[in-house]
Amino acid sequence: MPVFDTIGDAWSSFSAFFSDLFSSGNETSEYARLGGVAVWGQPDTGKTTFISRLRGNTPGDEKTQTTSRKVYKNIEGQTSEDFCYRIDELVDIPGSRDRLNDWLKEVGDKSNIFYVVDLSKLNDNAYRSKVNFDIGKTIEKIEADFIAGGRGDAHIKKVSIIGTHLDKSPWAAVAACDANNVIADSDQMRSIYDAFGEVKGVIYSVNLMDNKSANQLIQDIINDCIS
Ligand SMILES: Nc1nc2c(ncn2[C@@H]2O[C@H](COP(=O)(O)OP(=O)(O)OP(=O)(O)O)[C@@H](O)[C@H]2O)c(=O)[nH]1
Ligand SMILES: [Mg+2]
Repeated sequence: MPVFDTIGDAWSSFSAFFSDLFSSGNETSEYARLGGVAVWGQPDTGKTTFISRLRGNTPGDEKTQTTSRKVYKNIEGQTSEDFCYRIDELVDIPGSRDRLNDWLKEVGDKSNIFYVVDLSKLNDNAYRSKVNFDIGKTIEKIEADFIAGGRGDAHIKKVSIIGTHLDKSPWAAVAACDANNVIADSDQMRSIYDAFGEVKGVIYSVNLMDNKSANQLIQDIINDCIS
């Protein structure tokens, strides 16, 4: 059984994650630096919506299918008046199977790996087996890169699962503060752990359409990154 963190103590060992304090005028803000971020998942799971939130935007109601690769650089996001973060590069890629190799390249290139899972589909066996396949390939890539070494990485990369559509999932009524733990403990999620091998994972859950929930997600990610 792999070690599976819930939020709070994750990310701390990411060598690429660091934070620094800087002063601007009379205000002191804390900048969390996330470096390169890789995001992928099956079609329609909320990848672009999550990326939009990371970019500091509020997503609209209209769904736009991602058909080509889009690169965003030097993203500066704000989670509160005195809490900011920076992402060096973030790439949005379509969720279709023919993009798997693009994704695996991102996994190799980026420090922080986010795999998006639609929590409302976790009871669908066909969907879950696609997720297991994707995660299996992702873990293989991380392990192969780690074994190949030569880059001086002190730690093997982790994989963060961003569980979206919390509002439409079986856990919609669970208190927000308990949701990540309850979901991490669920049979549906345990079936996904199997693909993780020795690689560490962390689970977040969110309703990306809700500002409060999305802000909490980003705050949690940033807090974990600097703790
Ligand atoms: N209710 C709810 N809807 C969501 C959530 N996250 C995303 N959506 C909606 O789900 C749909 C798919 O979101 P996208 O961000 O386009 O998904 P994607 O993974 O980028 O899709 P492709 O790029 O086409 O593969 C959109 O209509 C979003 O508004 C969520 O947490 N809750
Ligand atoms: Mg998209």
